[in-house]
Amino acid sequence: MNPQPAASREPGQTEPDDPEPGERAPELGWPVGVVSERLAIAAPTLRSWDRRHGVGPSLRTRGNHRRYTELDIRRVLLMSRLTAQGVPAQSAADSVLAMDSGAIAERLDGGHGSAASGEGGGLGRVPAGPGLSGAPPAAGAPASEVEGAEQDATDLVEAIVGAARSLDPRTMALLYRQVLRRRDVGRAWVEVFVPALRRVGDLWEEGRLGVQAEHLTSELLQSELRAVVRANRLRVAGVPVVLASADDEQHHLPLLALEAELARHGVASLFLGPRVPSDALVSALRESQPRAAFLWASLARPQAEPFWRDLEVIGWPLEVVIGGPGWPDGIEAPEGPVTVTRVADFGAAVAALVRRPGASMG
Ligand code: B12
Repeated sequence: MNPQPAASREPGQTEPDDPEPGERAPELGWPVGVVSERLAIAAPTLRSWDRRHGVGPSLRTRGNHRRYTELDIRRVLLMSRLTAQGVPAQSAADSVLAMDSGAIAERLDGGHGSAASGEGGGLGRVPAGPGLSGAPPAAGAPASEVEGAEQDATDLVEAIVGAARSLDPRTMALLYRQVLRRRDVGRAWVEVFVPALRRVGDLWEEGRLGVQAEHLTSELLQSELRAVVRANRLRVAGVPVVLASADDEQHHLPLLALEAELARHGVASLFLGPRVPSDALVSALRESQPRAAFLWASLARPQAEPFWRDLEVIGWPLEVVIGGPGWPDGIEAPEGPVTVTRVADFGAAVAALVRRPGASMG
């Protein structure tokens, strides 16, 4: 073990399990913050695995602070891999607790050529296996690393679908958080959440998955995306862009993903959510006077609907950005200063809305 386990912490970075000021730096093992940072597992998750499932540190300081040994860390790493593969947390905990150090090393080693099983593998050498390697590959990264990231996304999609099948909210929330910890919202949405939602939708259509699984998948994703919005609240400024789903359109997850990504860019949103009646949307636009609005439709909409003509009451250059497979081609833009732009993907929507950061027309 590295002789100075806590050395990689940033100066002044503290959290509840750190030694109290004046307490001697531990020689016992690793504090939870360091384990969290190196394994990219949130400290509250580590504490919760300890409290609820008994997968945690074998040691405590005199002040009752957690200290992880190398074996404890390998157990946690294996627990994290198993849950990422869709194994419910309690079952994963039962398995890892039943294994001795040899069995754990064998499982961690399996096919990944890891340092985790090697003698003296310090924390810095704990390998990033499937489900643990989410950091985006650097430009020019070796092919094997890029493949690893792709494999990681595929595994995560499978694991999310597995959690949906078994209606397992804990595993699903853990997976969502894991994805969002290692990717920004845009990449998380495009690489993992959209493929998972499409799979869930296809399975539902084929009658292989109940609608309850679809509800669980989307409800939990909403709450995780909202957490990103909350975390960026202090960053946003300016007159908000309006985000809404079309009249009678219940699907609105893409709006939440957009709100979260826009918040990261400092762009405020007026989030109106699903099924926004057309007349209410026109009123909201007139009241808030945004420079841009984004409208989502998953379900097919009519070629001509009164909404587009209703926009003629708007007297400033509003850009209406539309996205989703429900919008027909060739929508006739209203007379006047309003423009209608169709975007095909998430990135194009973000670019259009960030370009127009919602400055008031006054
Ligand atoms: C979650 C979900 C629900 C949830 C919605 C929860 C919520 N808060 O949004 C619930 C369970 C409530 C639901 C209800 C229904 N659903 Co639903 N649902 C889905 C599911 C699984 C994901 C929806 C989603 O968020 N899609 C976002 C992405 C994944 O959509 P996408 O179309 O694949 O995106 C493409 C592009 O648009 C682009 N893209 C992706 N993201 C973004 C983001 C932006 C900003 C942009 C611009 C582009 C973009 O990339 C993708 C392809 O390249 C889809 C499956 C699916 N494929 O979408 C079904 C799906 C949309 N639902 C479907 C249906 C039929 C329904 C119901 C009518 C079922 C019913 N009989 O009650 C109702 C709708 C009622 C209503 N009035 O709206 C069908 C629609 C088929 C159709 N075209 O008509 C789908 C496609 C399932 C299927 N395979 O059949 N649903």
